Amino acid sequence: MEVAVSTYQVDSTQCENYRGEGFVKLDGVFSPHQVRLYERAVSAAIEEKNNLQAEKPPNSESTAYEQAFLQVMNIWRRSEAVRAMVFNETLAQIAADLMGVTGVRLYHDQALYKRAGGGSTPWHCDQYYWPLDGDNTTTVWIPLQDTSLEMGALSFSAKSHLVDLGRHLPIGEDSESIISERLATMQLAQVENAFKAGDVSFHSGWTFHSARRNTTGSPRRAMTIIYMADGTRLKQPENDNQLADWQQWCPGAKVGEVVQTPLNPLLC
Ligand SMILES: O=C(O)CCC(=O)C(=O)O
Repeated sequence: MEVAVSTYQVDSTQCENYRGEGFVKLDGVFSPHQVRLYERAVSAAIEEKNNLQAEKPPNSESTAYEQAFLQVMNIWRRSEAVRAMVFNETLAQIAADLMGVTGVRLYHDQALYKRAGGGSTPWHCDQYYWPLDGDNTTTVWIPLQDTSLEMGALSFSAKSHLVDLGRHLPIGEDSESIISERLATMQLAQVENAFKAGDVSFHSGWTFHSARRNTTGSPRRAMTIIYMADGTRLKQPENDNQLADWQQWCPGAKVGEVVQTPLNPLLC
């Protein structure tokens, strides 16, 4: 695959916005051409595992999670082209600059494809799932086409990383109802924007976010990469999902020690 190149650098205002609001949307990090290359690489890798054409649309018996998206993780280990995307130093440097740290490691990647007609992504924060100490974690959300709100562009609750609105809740019907009620009570601003191909967003592990259902006739394809500051330690898991994450994304890491297994390479 042609190597996609970007030299995007964040400025101090964007870093302040990220730290104050818990997320930042960055426009034009990649060219539409680069995004097309990425889309092909990610879709090809997913297609090998899941027959996207034969994917059954979610039905009323599916959970909110199943209705929200098709999720495929750590694709970098199966596809050279996706590995190049996940190891992209520009993205890793942006993650480090936003968090104000000198280096970042990979936690894992994941493709999140919301089918045409797919359900909404319930409100949640990601770090509920991660057995990681500290706050220096961030996810880049990379839509792989122009993405309207109707298609399921990611939406954020501004400043929600600073308050516990339901950090103990896994993604699902309960997280949606409990967190949306608390967000309304606290009157935190909900920020929703369409993304052009090439725009990306970064959100902190504690930022609450969601996406609308995909009411268009096309799938919403997105790739994400989760970064943690180099030096992040494993904490004693606090729920079964964190225990499962430990085994899957950093097997062999020890509680209280820095997470640096072969699955967690230094990216910058
Ligand atoms: O793509 C989505 O709808 C959800 C994304 C998400 O929850 C995440 O990137 O942490």
